[in-house]
Amino acid sequence: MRNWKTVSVIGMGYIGLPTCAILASRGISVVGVDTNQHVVDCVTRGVVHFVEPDLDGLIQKVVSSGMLSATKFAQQADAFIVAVPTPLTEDLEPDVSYVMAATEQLAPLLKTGDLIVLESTSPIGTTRQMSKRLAGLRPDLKFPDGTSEDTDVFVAYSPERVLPGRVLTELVQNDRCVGGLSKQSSQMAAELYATFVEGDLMITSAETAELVKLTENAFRDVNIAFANELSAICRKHSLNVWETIELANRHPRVSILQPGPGVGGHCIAVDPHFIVHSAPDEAKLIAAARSINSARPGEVVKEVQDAAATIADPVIACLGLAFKPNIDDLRESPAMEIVEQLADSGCGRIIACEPHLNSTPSDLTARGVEMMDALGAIDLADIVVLLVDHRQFSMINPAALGEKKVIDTRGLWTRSTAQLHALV
Ligand code: SAJ
Repeated sequence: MRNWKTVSVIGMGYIGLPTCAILASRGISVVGVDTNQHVVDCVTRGVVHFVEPDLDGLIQKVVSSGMLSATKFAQQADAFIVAVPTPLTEDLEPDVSYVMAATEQLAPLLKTGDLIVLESTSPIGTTRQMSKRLAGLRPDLKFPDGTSEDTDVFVAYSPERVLPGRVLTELVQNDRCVGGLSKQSSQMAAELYATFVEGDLMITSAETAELVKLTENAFRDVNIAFANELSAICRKHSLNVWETIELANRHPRVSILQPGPGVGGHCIAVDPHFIVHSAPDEAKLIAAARSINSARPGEVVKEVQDAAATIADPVIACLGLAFKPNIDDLRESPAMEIVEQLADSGCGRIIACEPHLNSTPSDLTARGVEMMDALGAIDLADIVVLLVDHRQFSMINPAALGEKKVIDTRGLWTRSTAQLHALV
């Protein structure tokens, strides 16, 4: 079992920073690297620059103990974990420029015996591309290319699958796959993760590990698209989609997810495009699911506009702006897209409510959208649009909705009416 003395994590974001904290809590000296000076300054002060339960306490502990330090520039280490963004370009193509920039930053620091693990969600082949780039930058060292075990440096891919809000727990408990570009690379990477992962460590190839991550999120996107298509079918037949799914899921081997106003976040809405880009002729269902889900915000906007057209000077209350319940993250949020489109269309007075925000997002201020508490917005509204099923909204008494027009995209108030038959 290798004794890891120092690990450097490149990218202190939603995944990189918790990974820094957990590695440092296992007695490994960790250097967190980020190009954003604000992030480096926050971590140096033991402060977390985003919301993640319990992370601030752990960061304070490992920074004050000296086990975690932060810097803008990478330093030598026994192992490097690359956890930088891999966004989509305007043309919906994978952008691995941050991965390649991190690769170039690491190259001059590498020495025999070092391990590099790419964690960023990446297109198939990115890890191999990274190793080739390193070989070009450091001809004095041998990097794995899948043809030989005789290498000086080890390179692997290991994706995370943690749920925001449960990151510290899931980083430790989740099973994890590890895909090396050589058997030794897989072994080395597995030994690194064995310092904190209590789940199973599954060894595979780098390309399989890259596709596993994309597969997990593409599967979820397809399942959500199925639910959204079912909601359209139920609207056509004036049936309750929430009841239909609840009863179908009573089948022991059926597990349909929930319809909604669209799919947000920087993962589920993004990762399927990596697969489609790699196999456009084969990834038909995955591409179709993406189209179904990305069309949902426009469908909700039209439904609201049609309702507003029947009311003089309509007031429209939009409940929820975050990309999913009980968080404050607005990234790729379909709710934000819907509120912005409604405001731009001039279909009425738009009042928004987001219990997890203390201020109005600038994009909404610019459009004259007012922010208000839920009951105040509902009281003034002719139309109530439920966009995010935050816990706070489930406490609203449906009586407050009175005779208002309700467009409930999450089924908070239009749940199943199926009755459990009391077996005599
Ligand atoms: N959504 C629905 N209906 C559902 C479930 C979700 O419309 O039944 C919507 C949500 O409202 C949200 C979007 O999909 O807008 C994404 O929600 P999510 O619950 O999938 O949350 P993420 O994106 O934070 O987490 C996912 C998780 N992936 C899987 O569950 C396969 C997480 O494990 C991943 O680590 C994460 O993506 C990621 O970072 O890849």
